[in-house]
Amino acid sequence: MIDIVKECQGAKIIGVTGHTNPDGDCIGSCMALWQFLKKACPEADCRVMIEQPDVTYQVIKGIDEIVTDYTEDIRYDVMFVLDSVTTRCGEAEKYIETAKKVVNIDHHVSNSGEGDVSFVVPEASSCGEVLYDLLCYKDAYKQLIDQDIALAIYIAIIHDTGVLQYSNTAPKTLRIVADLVEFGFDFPKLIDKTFYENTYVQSQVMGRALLEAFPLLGGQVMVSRMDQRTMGFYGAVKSDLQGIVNQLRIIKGVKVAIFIYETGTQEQKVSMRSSSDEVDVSKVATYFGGGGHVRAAGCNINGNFYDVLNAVMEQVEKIL
Ligand SMILES: [Mn+2]
Repeated sequence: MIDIVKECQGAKIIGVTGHTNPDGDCIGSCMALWQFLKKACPEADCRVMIEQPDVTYQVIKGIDEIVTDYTEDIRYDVMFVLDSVTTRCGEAEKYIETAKKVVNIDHHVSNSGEGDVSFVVPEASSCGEVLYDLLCYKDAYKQLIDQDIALAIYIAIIHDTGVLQYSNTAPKTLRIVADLVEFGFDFPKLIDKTFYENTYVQSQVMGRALLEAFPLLGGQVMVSRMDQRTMGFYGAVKSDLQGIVNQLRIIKGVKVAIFIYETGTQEQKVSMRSSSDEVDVSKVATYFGGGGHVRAAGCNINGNFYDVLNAVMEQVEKIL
């Protein structure tokens, strides 16, 4: 365990950041830690720097105060990097590089612990779960957890566990969630708004991706794709593609689901899901310089769709 507050002793300026294209876990964890640090270190200037989340996350307190201007040259006394390695943080990396101290808090098995101080718990469902433990390090810290902080951690946990459904949901995860819901926020509405609710565009691209899905290796692998032209046709952006790969995974007989979308000319993002702990898609992702977990992983590969699929399938065959 690490003592977050002690790590910030004497700090005048503290930053919190996470990975690019932040998901619910990253957003919730960063916002929760930032809110906590403002209370625990009132003498310090605390800032949170992540890509602006979409409007569904407005329910988290302080979402309007996220710093999105990276032009200022500041040397941070402490930079927290959450749910990520230090090299996946986009524009915030310039502050990580110059910070006097970097604290890395994560749960990705592919993260071996970076920065000056690190706390990586691969067994944890989410960065939110790891963070909650750290906030309970001392009773005095735990008492600083209020409804707003609890809500942000709750969002982090439900997003990385598929609303407490994926196999990474441990009894401990549920005990933490039990603590959190005691703060009395409207969790059914929260789940609907931040997790299940889809826009019309998202529903359309989901339909299109399912229509174009095709099986490989006798149906053990299900593949679908989306190119930039198709995304443009529907007016979809990359965040509209979330959930597609999970939908492919639940098709009967599928062991590995692969969704490939074009991020630029000859550039593809590969998202993978596995249906069991015996099939480790993070091995495939890591092979291509990406990362993730046993049952959910991703990477970026250059080339056209067919080249990328062939390369990926070569590795997928090895893990099946
Ligand atoms: Mn996460």
